[in-house]
Amino acid sequence: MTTEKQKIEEALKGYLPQEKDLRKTLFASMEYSLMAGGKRLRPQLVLEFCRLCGGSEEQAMPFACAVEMIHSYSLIHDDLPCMDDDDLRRGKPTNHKVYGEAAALLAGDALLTLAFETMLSPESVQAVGADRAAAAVGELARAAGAHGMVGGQIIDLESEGKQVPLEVLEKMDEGKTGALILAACRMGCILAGASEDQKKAAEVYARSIGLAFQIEDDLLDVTGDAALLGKNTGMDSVREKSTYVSLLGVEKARETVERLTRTAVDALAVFGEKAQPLAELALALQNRDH
Ligand code: GRG
Repeated sequence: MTTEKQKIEEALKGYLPQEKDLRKTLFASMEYSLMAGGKRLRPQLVLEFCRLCGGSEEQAMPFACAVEMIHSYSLIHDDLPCMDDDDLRRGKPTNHKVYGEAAALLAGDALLTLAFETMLSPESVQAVGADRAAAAVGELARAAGAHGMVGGQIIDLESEGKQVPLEVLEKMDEGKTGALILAACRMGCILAGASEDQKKAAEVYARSIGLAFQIEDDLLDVTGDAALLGKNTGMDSVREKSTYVSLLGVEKARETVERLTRTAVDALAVFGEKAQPLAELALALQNRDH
């Protein structure tokens, strides 16, 4: 594990409630999913963009962890029987399979709320200043809600069992997958007080890797190895979901991921050599197996 990922893991653990009291099932259920591994892509984006634009890791860490908490909540809820009804996530039984549906629902709710508590603690706000903290919180709130991730999820649920056009798929993925990735990059910029040019470049990078990430996800569902992915494959076709692969075919979908990754890497030119880790991240996502 890279040092950066390790630091994120440690920080996440530190924000979790630890009391062994009457609420221990809830706390254990939150920890089960938040600490279940995962690529930690979104927090890395917050940290990298903040650093690139002149801020520090310490300033960005609570905000980076907040994005991961929201991501983790969304996966818990997405796996519930009323949504995708999945049994396996990151190679382990899904949250509701271990703790039951009610606790899983509450663990998701509590992680969503903990994200805001974490960003708005006196120390987090003081480290970046109230104006930047408020702007970053607003960015994440919009991205997670009805106009972002939750909005994308309803389009997804209502599109099951139908062939939907590419525009609908794009709108769905812009919300479901793209919104949090875009927010993570923008938050890093906001926290560091980035210039307009830097913000624009971050946005092109974020939108490109966001879409490439989703198309890769669709590809892995068809061509991936369930053991490496830690979840069942072939589920999109079982659920009759339209995906980039079902609409474009494997070949065209792969070409699109490569084109988007090149666009993302090119957008980093404005940052110079220092952006190498972000270029490597985009390339690693293009070649990922999980
Ligand atoms: C239920 C409110 C609500 C939203 C659900 C994020 C989401 C919306 C659903 C999860 C299912 C899914 C396939 C979403 C697309 C985004 C995506 C590929 C998530 C998985 O993210 P990774 O690969 O996960 O970063 P790890 O395990 O690495 O953290």
